[in-house]
Amino acid sequence: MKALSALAFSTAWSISLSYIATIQPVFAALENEPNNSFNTRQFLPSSTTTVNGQLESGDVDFFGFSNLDTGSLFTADINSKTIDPLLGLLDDSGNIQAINDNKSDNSVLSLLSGKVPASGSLNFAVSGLRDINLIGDHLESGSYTLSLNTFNLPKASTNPTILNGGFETGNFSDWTTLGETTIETKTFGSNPTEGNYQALLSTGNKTFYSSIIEEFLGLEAGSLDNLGKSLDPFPFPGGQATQGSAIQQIFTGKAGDILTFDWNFLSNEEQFPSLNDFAFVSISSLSDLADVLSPTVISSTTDFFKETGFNTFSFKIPTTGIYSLGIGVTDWRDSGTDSGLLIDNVKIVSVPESNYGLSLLGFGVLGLILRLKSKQQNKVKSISVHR
Ligand SMILES: [Ca+2]
Ligand SMILES: [Ca+2]
Ligand SMILES: [Ca+2]
Ligand SMILES: [Ca+2]
Repeated sequence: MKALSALAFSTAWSISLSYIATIQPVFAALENEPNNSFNTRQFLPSSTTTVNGQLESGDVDFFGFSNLDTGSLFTADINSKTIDPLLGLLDDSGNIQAINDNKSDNSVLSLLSGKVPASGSLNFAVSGLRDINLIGDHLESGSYTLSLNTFNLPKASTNPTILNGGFETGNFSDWTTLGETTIETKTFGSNPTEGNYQALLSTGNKTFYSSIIEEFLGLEAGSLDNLGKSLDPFPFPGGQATQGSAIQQIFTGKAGDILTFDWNFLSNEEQFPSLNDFAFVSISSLSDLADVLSPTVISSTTDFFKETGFNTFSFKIPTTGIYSLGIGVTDWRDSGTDSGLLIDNVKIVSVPESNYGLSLLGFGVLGLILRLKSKQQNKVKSISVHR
């Protein structure tokens, strides 16, 4: 027995050493049993960002990270080739704050995100699938890596105009992002509307609570809940926008210019009223782009089951000044089934001075038509609610 455990230790140590030598020199730690309860959790040295652990059937591994920057954002995720993990977040009294079993519709791995509390401590529990009470009710056995990443809430600087609006740099330069945001080509299954690249936002994987998305975009607290309630035929009291992703660009706009972009809302949700994920845009005010119940939702050739197809959003800059454009997608009521949003061809169309008066007149008429249309749609919506 002794020889065995010495061997096990030595093997683990050599794995750990090679890990230390090749990947993260200072910040990786090795799991230490027994750590099967909140009270016997393993306190990790300051600056630890990675823990290499081993889960056995019936086992739960509790960890405490400390000396983190209060108010900074974090993501914690588990990687494993052998187990189907579940990750729990606990407060400093051991109460479960959040559980994640599967981070997206395409992965059984786990990920939690949030904000570091005043104590500067985060407590996690690693367990196996479906063990939502963190009592070891699972049969998973194998090695895993728990990684913690902390960072400050991203802040946008002001661009002279919209830059990299078609994402043709192949990345998010000139944009600020929060959550699960990637650049896609046509191989995603939906062609970009401009050039070769487009942005994809998702409510799966590395997403953030709506309160954090609101803070990121400078929206009033609770505004995503309120928008979601206006789209939900059967709204519940209390907050229901759960988690999502968003991108932002702050730019100087000239009075009369038109901002436009193309978007395609994607979802795996059934058209089940209470799980009405939605996409939104904020510029001067917050409005929805589409939701699961949108009548245009059709089957999709992307990773998602359904999509609206590309539509164009348009906004006339009312007065010259600095504007914040925020575009995002959020889960509604739960975070179990993913939705996404493709974005491309974000641009400013300048209206020549001589045509300005004429175009104002034109947009006045267009605005009237749109308002009438939206009134009619609202009527239709309220009819379908009471059907
Ligand atoms: Ca354990
Ligand atoms: Ca899982
Ligand atoms: Ca593009
Ligand atoms: Ca959802």
